[in-house]
Amino acid sequence: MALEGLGKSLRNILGRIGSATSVDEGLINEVCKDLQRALLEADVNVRLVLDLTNKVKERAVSEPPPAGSSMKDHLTKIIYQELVNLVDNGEGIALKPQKIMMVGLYGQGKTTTTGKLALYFSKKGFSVGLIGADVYRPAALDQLKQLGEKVGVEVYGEPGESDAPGIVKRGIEKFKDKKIVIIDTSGRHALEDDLIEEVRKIAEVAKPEERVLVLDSQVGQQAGPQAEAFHNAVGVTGVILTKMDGTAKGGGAISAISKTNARIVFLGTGEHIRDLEAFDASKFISRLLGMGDISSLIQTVNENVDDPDAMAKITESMMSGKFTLNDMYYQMAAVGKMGPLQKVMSMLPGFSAMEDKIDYEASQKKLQVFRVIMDSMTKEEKEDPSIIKSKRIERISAGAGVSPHDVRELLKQYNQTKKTMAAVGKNRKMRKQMMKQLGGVDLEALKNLQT
Ligand SMILES: Nc1nc2c(ncn2[C@@H]2O[C@H](COP(=O)(O)OP(=O)(O)OP(=O)(O)O)[C@@H](O)[C@H]2O)c(=O)[nH]1
Ligand SMILES: [Mg+2]
Repeated sequence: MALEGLGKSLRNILGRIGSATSVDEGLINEVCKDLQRALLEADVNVRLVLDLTNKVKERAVSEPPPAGSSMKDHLTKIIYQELVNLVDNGEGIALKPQKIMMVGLYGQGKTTTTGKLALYFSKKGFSVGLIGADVYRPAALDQLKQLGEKVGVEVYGEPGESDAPGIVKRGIEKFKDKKIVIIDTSGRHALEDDLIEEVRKIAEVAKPEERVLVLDSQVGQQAGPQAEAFHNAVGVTGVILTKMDGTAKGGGAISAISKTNARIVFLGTGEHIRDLEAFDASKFISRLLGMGDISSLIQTVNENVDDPDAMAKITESMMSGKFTLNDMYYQMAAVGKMGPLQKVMSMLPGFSAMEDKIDYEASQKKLQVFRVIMDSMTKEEKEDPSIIKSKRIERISAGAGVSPHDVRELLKQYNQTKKTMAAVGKNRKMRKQMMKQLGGVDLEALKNLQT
């Protein structure tokens, strides 16, 4: 299965519900079959898969949709909720004195995350000691020491020593007064017996309360076997998914927790030691399903757009069925101001699939061309671009000094965006979330601002 296959197939399933003419038992059965296939392919435990689809079927048949909600929305919501239940496997790491051991393959983010956890627990008022038990990579101890220095916590290591369990034993002795001791271990490119044997021995010596598997969110189907191997060796209690700031959505984590019965405790969201987020099951599934994260989008807009009118226009037009070329222009201009366009776009429902194709500079250039083209349009054309046929395209392109192709491209982009916006408008939950975020804004007054 391709990278991020699970997220993609789940998004396809929701798409299928969306485009079905009606929801009947046939569709429910088919959707459940697709769900089973997607989850089994992602290596999710058979029993969990059957539990989930049985619940979806049962609820879809027995629970009537809430008043005002369509059967399609209802079925989508049930699937969403059951997926949230699937990953909602317990509380985060307890705030109590304990030893935490990090395991995982090469480059997954163990050492970085060790530093992040050190900062997290220090901030909560715990004394923290770090033990560098990666005897495999020569620079590993220096990397950990640098992190320790940044956070202001002590690091124990023995340069040149190759007996990792021995280092851990002496480190624990040295840190016997620390409330939190975190052990960083080595990784390998692939699962190897000596690595597994090493972490098993370290766990035997350290008896850590938490054995945390660190998993890169890009790891797809391989997450299952990796988790299983580490689980058999040390009994994985928690999973930390790293690099969630990239384009991957972390579907592999579902396989990992299915193999270990552990819960996801944190997400790594960047290279900096502050970039650690407590795991939130609903947010995670929304992202995996490509439902976008409207509330964080609105927050980003609020924090970054210095032109409140533009912000108001975007939101207003997203909510109403009406979406003009002016709206699109303001939307693009405002989004452009928000810095890493990619990050923002990935929060927009419908855009998550195309996020790696977005070229920030190119879209800024395109925006300039669009502005010139729009200046050659009449007010009527901007409000209802559907009236623009080939005669008008010729006139507009000549007026703007661009090719008819450029005008067509603008219209194409407009039609696509309009479709996405209409979908947002129809989604009650997203609308509600937006209304909540917008609290005090007077939508009627905003309408009058529209040119
Ligand atoms: N963008 C991003 N990068 C991360 C994150 N976590 C770790 N990294 C980067 O991933 C790379 C590998 O991280 P390490 O912490 O060295 O990984 P490791 O598991 O300790 O690797 P080994 O010790 O070689 O097995 C580094 O460049 C980190 O900066 C994250 O959440 N987001
Ligand atoms: Mg490391």
